Amino acid sequence: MQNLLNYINGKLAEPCSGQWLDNINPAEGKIYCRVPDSTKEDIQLAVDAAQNAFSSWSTMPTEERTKILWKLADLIDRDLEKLALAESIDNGKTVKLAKSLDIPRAASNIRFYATAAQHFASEAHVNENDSVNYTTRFPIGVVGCISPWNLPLYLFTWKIAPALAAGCTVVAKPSELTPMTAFLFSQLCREAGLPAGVLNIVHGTGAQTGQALIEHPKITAISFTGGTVTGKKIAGTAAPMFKKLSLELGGKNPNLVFSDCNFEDAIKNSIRSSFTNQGEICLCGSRIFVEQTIFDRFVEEFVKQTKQLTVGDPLNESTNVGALVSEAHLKKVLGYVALAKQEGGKILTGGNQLEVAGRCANGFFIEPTVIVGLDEKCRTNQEEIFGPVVTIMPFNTEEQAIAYANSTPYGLSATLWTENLKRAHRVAHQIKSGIIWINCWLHRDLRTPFGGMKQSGVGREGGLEALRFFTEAKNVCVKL
Ligand code: TXE
Repeated sequence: MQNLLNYINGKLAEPCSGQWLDNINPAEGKIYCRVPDSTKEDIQLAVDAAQNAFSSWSTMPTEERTKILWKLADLIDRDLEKLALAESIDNGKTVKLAKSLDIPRAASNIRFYATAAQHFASEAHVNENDSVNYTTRFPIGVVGCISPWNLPLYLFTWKIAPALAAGCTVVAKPSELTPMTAFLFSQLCREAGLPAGVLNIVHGTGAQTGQALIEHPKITAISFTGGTVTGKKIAGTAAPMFKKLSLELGGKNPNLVFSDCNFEDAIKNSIRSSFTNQGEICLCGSRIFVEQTIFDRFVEEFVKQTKQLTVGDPLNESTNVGALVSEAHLKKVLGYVALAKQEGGKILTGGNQLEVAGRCANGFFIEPTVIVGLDEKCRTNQEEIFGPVVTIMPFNTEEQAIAYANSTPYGLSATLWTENLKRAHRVAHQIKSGIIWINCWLHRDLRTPFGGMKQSGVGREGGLEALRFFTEAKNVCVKL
């Protein structure tokens, strides 16, 4: 059985404890490798290495850093097939999605920030005949990046790329459920010639390894993506230590379908936004609100197309929906289906664990599930399920649609389907979410701010926002 290794000070290393965690292939329900069960000691070694590397990395000409990062992105492209297969085996997602979304996006994240750093300029404020102010920015120091299991390499690189490009050195902790591609990535860092200590990857649980990382006094900033409950815990530890925090948390995103939409487009993309990556994307539109006049037609067509999705072996190129990430998560999602029934919901399709024949017989599969008959206030419609489960509800007026959209503690993203230009903007401006998609979904431009309002997070990633996060501003005033 393969033992994955930490990446500390440029070397691959066993955990100090000599202890390992089992890593399960969710499509087979079988242990297939082991992950370092790292402790405070490993974190200390990683922070020491990152501190030692900081002065040379942060003062290296930006162009030099760009070259190294660009090489890393090229190596991801070279290893696309291998990384996509590894991601699929580790997470349960379809290999088709890993090949078309996760791994190409990991390379784009690195390339984007490798070049963005070169366009990151100082601001100047000139007060004629009196003074000149210029605001320069310095890399903040050694930072912690904690990433989740749903888009493993994609979100791992989304954090470390701006940190490294800004001149910070990094201690990163990938999710213990999906450590494989971060491990493979550490090998690529060595090949690309990333100097020792600039990036350190320490594997292990959130409670032990993650907690040691966020508590470490030399970690100046923490970038975290994960659940809202964990985000609250991290803020509780980090805020009193005055660490800078970026939290990208959960969502319960509304998908509003108006009767003046392009119906085929709305259906096709609502199927995508409901079930892509088994619904395990913080941006999935899990609450679908449809204008009453087209409600029955929408539900009928949506259910028909949901039934056509192929669920099963993620390595099969024709599979649309793979396995959930873990048995615990499968139980959580099935628990929400049971809750929906208790709350009076009617399951129109799905709702059950799915038994797949052959090698995936013990995998964690669930049928894509469509529920109607619930109101917007019930728990099923208030709490993040994070699986292939959606509810569909009717609305009568635009005001009602907006009120329903805003009725949860979350505010990450929202999608609108309407051909009415004025309405599209009017509604977009009234929805309390950080990201609004009009007649599209998951249509990403890496320059745009990414993040949520309310309990969906604090701060924004993406574009220059992330470079600002990983740097400290210093204003210099010169009296003329
Ligand atoms: O994530 P956690 P979990 C949501 C989704 C899911 C729920 C719980 O609803 O069902 O969160 O998922 C690390 N100090 N999202 O429990 O715990 C952990 O090791 C430091 C939304 O699996 O948030 C992992 O690396 N780190 C989401 C990372 O945090 C800690 C993506 C995320 O794990 C820690 C994933 C601690 N005390 C789940 N405890 C999104 N926003 O996309 C855990 N971790």
